[in-house]
Amino acid sequence: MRDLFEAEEGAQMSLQPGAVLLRGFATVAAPQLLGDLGAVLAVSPWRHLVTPGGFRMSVAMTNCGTLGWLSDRRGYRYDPIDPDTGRPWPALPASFRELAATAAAQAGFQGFEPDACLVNRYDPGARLSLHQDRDERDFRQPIVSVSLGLPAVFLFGGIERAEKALRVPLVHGDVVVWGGPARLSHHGILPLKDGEHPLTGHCRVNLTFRKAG
Ligand code: MD3
Ligand code: FE
Repeated sequence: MRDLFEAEEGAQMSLQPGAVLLRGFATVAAPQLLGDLGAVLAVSPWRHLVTPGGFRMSVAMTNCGTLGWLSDRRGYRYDPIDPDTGRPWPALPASFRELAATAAAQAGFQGFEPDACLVNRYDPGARLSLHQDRDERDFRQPIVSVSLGLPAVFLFGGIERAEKALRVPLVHGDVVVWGGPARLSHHGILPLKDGEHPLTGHCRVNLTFRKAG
């Protein structure tokens, strides 16, 4: 049987009940997505957030949509205002909305209308330690994530933090839809290996779409 590590472009694979990997789903849209990201960054530039414990995150972040995810000494939350500009986050570009909705529908979630897109940039060495996403209001809503640029190793564990995590390579154009039983699974990204990608250079960009409010 062909496994996750050799899934070809266009393949649809279940990682775990509720988690669907759409290999290469965003490959064609990628140049448009990255172009539209440039306009988002002109309004709300990259920044390194601080955890409630006071550590600077190695991943650089920004947001678009009516709500943006934030971390600071006060905790984690969604906020309609970018604290760095004092202005609302830039709107979700049409290309972002359409990609998120078509991917969700492909995975069985019709009518997904995200209000938040967290954009993560991983430079070589940047990582995201094992965590759960639980700052959203309704866990029945799926999360759609889009990988662009350099490849990364995604860690996918269980509801309990101690469960052994599966390692899944994610490459440029991959889209994963997380819903149902997988929605509260622990997950993370191993330190990014250096490399060069024609569309992003020395980094990986991840778009994470949510209905947060
Ligand atoms: C599994 N981002 O922003 S996306 C995050 O690649 C985050 O930047 C990673 O984890 C990244 O919170 C992983 C994949 C992802 C996103 C949300 C999930 C996987 C998930 C929520 C539940 C289970
Ligand atoms: Fe997460």
